[in-house]
Amino acid sequence: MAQVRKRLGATDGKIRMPDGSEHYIFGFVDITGVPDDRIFDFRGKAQLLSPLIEAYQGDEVFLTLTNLGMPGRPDLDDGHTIHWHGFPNQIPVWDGVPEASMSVPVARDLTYYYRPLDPGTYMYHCHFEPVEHIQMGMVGPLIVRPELEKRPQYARRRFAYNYAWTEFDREFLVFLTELDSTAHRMVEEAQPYDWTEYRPDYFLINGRAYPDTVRREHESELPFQPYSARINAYRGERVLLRFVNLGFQQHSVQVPGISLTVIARDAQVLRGTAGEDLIFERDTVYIAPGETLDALFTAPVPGTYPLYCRNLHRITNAGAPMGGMITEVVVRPRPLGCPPVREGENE
Ligand SMILES: [Cu+2]
Repeated sequence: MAQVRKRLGATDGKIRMPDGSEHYIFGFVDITGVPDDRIFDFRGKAQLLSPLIEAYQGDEVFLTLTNLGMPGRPDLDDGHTIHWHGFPNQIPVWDGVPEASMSVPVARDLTYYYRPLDPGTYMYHCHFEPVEHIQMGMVGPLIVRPELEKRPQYARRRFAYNYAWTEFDREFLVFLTELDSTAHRMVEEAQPYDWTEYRPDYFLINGRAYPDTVRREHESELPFQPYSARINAYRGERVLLRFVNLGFQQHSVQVPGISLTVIARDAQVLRGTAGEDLIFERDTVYIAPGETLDALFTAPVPGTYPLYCRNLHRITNAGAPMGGMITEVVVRPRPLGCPPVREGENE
């Protein structure tokens, strides 16, 4: 049985939007392997999204959370937790719901243990004062890979689930959140905020707003928003999109010109109670807060295809178009030497 060991620090930090505005966040930072006398160097360096966690089905996952405190709010001694959203039957002590077990106080560690048995797309978040801590940025992606990939006959091939038809060539995360800049400023300035007044003005994919969404890691000056949202493929490749919504609003995401085959929701392949096939095709998917959704498509004729939220208010940055929840699917011709496009694969 393989083991995955990771250590996350919980702290605060700053992110930047394309209009130059900066926003105070809470979040996690990867401190795996950092010596204990250096972990405090990571205070104030939270990132959005929080670090990607990956494991294989059947692995043992030891996830250590260290509460590094909030240098931007030294008065705040909040605890933090990690809640693996969608993990079936977790026992309370490692479920990260403080009302049911405990949270991690400042300067302390807790190692969470998981043995994931169901492959798929998940998310994790802090569950301490969750309305505030989730909105402030303590959210991250989590992928459990299927056991199928380990079978010798499928060596070096990639699958979303334990079915050969879930094979893909490339995978991308489309992680949706919103940001209410007034709330973030109130938290930074130690003022009370009424969360029923929640009114987000920035709309993010993978922690960034357009046009930062389409900039690659090495092209951007966003050290605390490391995840690009640009989707690249060669024509004819099978592409897996792992949608996650951990904002507080429902979103409808459209990719005109590309038909998405929705194969799974909440890490469950779409099957009826009698095993019937419930997979469907759309160019628009609706995704509610707390949901994940897996969709496959075959990269069509070369070009740039926008992927965006259909609510036009959400493709702005603080009301200024174009911005927010937009990214691009960039399809290129196959390079020389690649097998040709199979017949009937697209168009
Ligand atoms: Cu927290």
